[in-house]
Amino acid sequence: MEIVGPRIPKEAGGARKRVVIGTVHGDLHDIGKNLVAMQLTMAGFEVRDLGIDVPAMRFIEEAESFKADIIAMSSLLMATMMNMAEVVNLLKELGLRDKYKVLVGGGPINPIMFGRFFG
Ligand code: B12
Repeated sequence: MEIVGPRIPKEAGGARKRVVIGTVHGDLHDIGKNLVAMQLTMAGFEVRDLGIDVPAMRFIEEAESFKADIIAMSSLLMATMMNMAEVVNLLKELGLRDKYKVLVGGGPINPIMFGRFFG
């Protein structure tokens, strides 16, 4: 990250939107998540990186305390991908689903999986 970071061009402006980002519970992969967090920062977003193995409720608590606009989640394992859907379901249960844009990414995410879990 120290090598790549300074080489990513900073885009002017940015919407000053706030993002919480993390790798979901059970998943320790963070290289892709770190790159996404860095690029969001370079593009002018305010980013709170929650790290790895983040429980579903913590995404929401941090989003609330950070006054985030976007919750971004990363998962590299088929086995942990469902934990992204748990966050979305919790948001619905708490009546907060419309408050946040939710971004998901990582190796197992494709249109079929997306439709099955988030559609
Ligand atoms: C590096 C790596 C590891 C490292 C992780 C180090 C780290 N600090 O991240 C270590 C060695 C720890 C590891 C462990 C394991 N791994 Co691993 N790992 C990989 C590997 C080789 C590369 C992943 C990577 O970093 N890619 C580079 C980054 C830049 O790409 P990326 O993560 O895909 O991210 C990009 C996009 O996906 C996207 N993106 C990612 N997140 C997000 C989020 C948002 C919001 C958005 C918009 C976009 C986005 O943008 C990123 C930039 O382009 C992959 C194989 C592969 N080729 O993907 C296996 C792989 C992911 N691992 C795998 C497995 C099975 C494991 C283990 C279970 C192995 C074991 N038996 O112990 C453990 C799991 C531990 C755990 N609980 O998480 C499997 C997963 C299979 C599956 N589909 O479920 C893979 C696919 C290997 C394989 N072919 O079997 N692993």
